[in-house]
Amino acid sequence: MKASIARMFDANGNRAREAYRVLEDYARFVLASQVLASQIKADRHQLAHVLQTLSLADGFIYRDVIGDVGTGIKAVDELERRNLADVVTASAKRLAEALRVMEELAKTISPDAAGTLESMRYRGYTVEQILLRAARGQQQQQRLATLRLCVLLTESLCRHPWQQTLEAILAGGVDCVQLREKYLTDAALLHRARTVVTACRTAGVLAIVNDRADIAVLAGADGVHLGQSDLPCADARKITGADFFIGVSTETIEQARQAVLDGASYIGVGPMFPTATKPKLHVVGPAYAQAAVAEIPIACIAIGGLTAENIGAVTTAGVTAVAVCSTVLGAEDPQAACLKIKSQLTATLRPESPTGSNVGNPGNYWTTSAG
Ligand code: TZP
Ligand code: MG
Repeated sequence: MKASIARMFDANGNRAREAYRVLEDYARFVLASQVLASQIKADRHQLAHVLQTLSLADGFIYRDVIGDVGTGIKAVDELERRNLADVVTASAKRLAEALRVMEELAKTISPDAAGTLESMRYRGYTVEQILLRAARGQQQQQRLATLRLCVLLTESLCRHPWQQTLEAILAGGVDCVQLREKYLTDAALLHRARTVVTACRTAGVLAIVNDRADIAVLAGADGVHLGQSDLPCADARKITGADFFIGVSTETIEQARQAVLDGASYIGVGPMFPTATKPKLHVVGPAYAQAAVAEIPIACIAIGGLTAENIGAVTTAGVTAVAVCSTVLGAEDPQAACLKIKSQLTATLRPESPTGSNVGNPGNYWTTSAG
């Protein structure tokens, strides 16, 4: 083999190995995903094996760093990474490029080795996709882990005008407002959603729209909340994009598992207690919240019949966030009602909160969903 080809294999072998290492460490230390880390490690070893079959395991004997004319050439953005997701993207791209160069070179020596390098390159694309999906999921979970009180805003349940109620709940320290209006025209709902989003933005509070992914996106909301008979979560994602929060209502652990597999950001668990707001629902109680928090690796928000008085039952179950409607909207003083619930929450949260037992650790759940 010509020394120039051997030098190219050496340089690209190093590039690919380094990129594999970055991706592997990300899977291992940031995502704590054993499945992903093992897959990347296996590919790294396969690369060493391919180079060995090409008699290139000792490529460094052809190395000539001092004589290399490329070491001083730097692209403008080479030293800039905004976050770890950028690091993953850059490493995955470097991996694909290095594998492609070796694949082309190998075609002149061993078609078999070229075929193996090609399949490694394709696997790299999938690994990148899974890692980025998991990274986004983890960022979302970190944000959701700080969430305590979500108020569902429905005009017909407000004792005071809805605008005044919105101001009051924002002043009362609500962490998330979910606009839930079933009977507005699309135009009126979009207009209302825009008003709510603007107010929430100013207050640094999450704004979610119930039922309607299209309106949520158009209004610039942070997310959409879906029931079991609304748009399926995976389809809603095609409308919202990857960074949107998507919540899914669940009454059973099977629905909760499915929501994770479908790419939900959080699940609603309930109803915890009988509620006049949705009287027909079968009450699942804090026992279901406990089962969900223990198993489900995304945020679980308890809902249904919750008040400052009974909230201890769900925090004892491990829940760190609740969604309420009538107890706040129907209150004489919605601001005071929010403050009371928040202080009850803080007082009764389990010691390992704020992250809950599972939230933020994707384990291998997201690997399954993405793979
Ligand atoms: N989903 C399950 S229970 C419920 C929804 C929308 C109603 C929650 O309202 P309230 O008044 O806090 O019980
Ligand atoms: Mg719905």
